Amino acid sequence: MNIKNFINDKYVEPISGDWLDNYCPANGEIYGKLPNSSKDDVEEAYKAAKEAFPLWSQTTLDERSRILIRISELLEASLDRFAEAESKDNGKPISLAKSVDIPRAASNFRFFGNAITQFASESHESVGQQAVNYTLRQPLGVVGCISPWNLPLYLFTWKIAPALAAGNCVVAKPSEITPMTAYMLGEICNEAGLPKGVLNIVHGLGKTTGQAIVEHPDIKAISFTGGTTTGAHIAKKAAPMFKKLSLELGGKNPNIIFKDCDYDEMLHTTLRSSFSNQGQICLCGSRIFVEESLYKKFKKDFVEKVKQLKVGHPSEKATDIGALVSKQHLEKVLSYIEIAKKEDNTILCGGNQIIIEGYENGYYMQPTVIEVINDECSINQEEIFGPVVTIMPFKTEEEVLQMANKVKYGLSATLWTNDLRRTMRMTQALQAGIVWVNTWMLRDLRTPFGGVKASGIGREGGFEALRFFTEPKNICIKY
Ligand code: TXE
Repeated sequence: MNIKNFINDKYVEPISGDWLDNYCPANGEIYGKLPNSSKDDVEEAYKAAKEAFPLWSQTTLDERSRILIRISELLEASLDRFAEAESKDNGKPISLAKSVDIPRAASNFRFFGNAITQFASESHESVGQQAVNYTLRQPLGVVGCISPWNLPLYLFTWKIAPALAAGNCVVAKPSEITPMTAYMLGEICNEAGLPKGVLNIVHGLGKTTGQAIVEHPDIKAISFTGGTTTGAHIAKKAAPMFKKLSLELGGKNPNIIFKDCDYDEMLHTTLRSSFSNQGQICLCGSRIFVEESLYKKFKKDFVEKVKQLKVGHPSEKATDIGALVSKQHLEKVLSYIEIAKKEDNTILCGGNQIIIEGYENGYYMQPTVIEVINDECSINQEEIFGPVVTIMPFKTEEEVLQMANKVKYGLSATLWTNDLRRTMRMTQALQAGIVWVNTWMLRDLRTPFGGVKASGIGREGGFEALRFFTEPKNICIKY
């Protein structure tokens, strides 16, 4: 089936007639095509958005909120259809798409539909100067949203919903590797009564379509989630145009385990934080550090549990680990196993591609645990973004803190301990945008989300996102 661009509330083909293949990771087959949109398609999308802006930016908050919440309801009503499409396009287990991806996409619209009605601006009485200052929060105009393949609709809507709520019109591009659910969203937006041109979705490669959005002189802001190298490239292109940027990039997150933790809870959650979504989540805790006195027991129990994880076709209920997103990505992840071996690390389990009967061309891989001897080795420093974690012991709090922080990334960190003083010391010292204590990926959409160092700039979530998608203008009136 052919995916089309969604411009001015219509599904349209790319002007150039240039198409890409869409692969199913579970069996390696091509099951459709998508546009590789050019500058001209992006221009059409921009024009539609520009035309829609005066009306949408003046739509009452009540009305905007109502439409966004309606989109959320329609997504919920189409849960099965969207989850099946997401699982097929991405390779993730259907159970995950049903319980996490699509519900969260619906929540994004509901949350920002509500949040915009609570978003207040400031006023300051300049006492003694007979003046009052107040700050308007005006939408930016046409903004660009570019999202990755790992949580396709979840992250696509995480950007679009606040942008629309704040009164902007949007030109958005999902990943070319997972375009399906973004394509399906257009229909839902029409049904919810989103006026034409307010949201425009263009498909295509990063270096053609994505770049055309970034380089468009009148697209005022770019909200991007993806790889760190791409983020740096976008920042370079956008800087001379003074575009607003929100960049959520890679992670190489530490999972720090102290002996005084709740062991069973930690073990269960660590399994999730290591291998959910085939390890393809920027928040996965891919570097596991365990207090020396607990290390032997943890290593035995963890490896035993990892070996029990079922790698299988994404549509099967029992599947814990589905297919990796693409052949190219599988090859990249497997290349890190070779690096690990060369650097004298020990593969405790996994490490190989899996061929599944009936789906021989699918991109499956064993969940892998690697014991490292040196925290500075490549597999402990570079983002692998697959079902691969490293483990190593530590002796002291100071030592583990130093190792945890000694990477170029700083997205999230997880800490397992029941010692309050240690919790306070460590949470303050960890270089990360998000720290979880005795849990992982517990999300409250009101909280700021984003990273430090090479994990990006800016924060999404809650009012932070609404601030990003608006320009403050201060007005000072002397009376
Ligand atoms: O991401 P890209 P890729 C990490 C992960 C992964 C690596 C590369 O380590 O292995 O990045 O993945 C669009 N101008 N993450 O290559 O290329 C692209 O079309 C404008 C972490 O798939 O960054 C897609 O829509 N746009 C991550 C989006 O950017 C461009 C999630 C992301 O693609 C562009 C995914 C350009 N020049 C990968 N080039 C996370 N933080 O969760 C590409 N794009």
